[in-house]
Amino acid sequence: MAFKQGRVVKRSVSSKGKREMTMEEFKLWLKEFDDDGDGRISKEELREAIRSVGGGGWFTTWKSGRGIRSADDNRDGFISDNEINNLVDFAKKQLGVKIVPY
Ligand SMILES: [Ca+2]
Ligand SMILES: [Ca+2]
Repeated sequence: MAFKQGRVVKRSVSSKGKREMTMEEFKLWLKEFDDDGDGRISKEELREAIRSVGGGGWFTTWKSGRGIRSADDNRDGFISDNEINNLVDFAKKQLGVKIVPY
């Protein structure tokens, strides 16, 4: 019963307690919710991410909308790779994920 430690962060994510991720890990984590595989996070995909950490209901929809708006620099309605950097604050407040420098 030996488990190998993977390098990619799996969803070893409980719904309570603070989690810490680097920016790289946070991006990888978010990309797991990129259902249509276009490399951008839509409002619906962000909602799934919030749900996975214990969110739910109408409030989640509201939060995901806010998250997109706060991070969406070019106003196309999606979070692209470089815009994920703008989600650091959102991650901390809404996802309970602390982005650490390394
Ligand atoms: Ca997508
Ligand atoms: Ca955008």
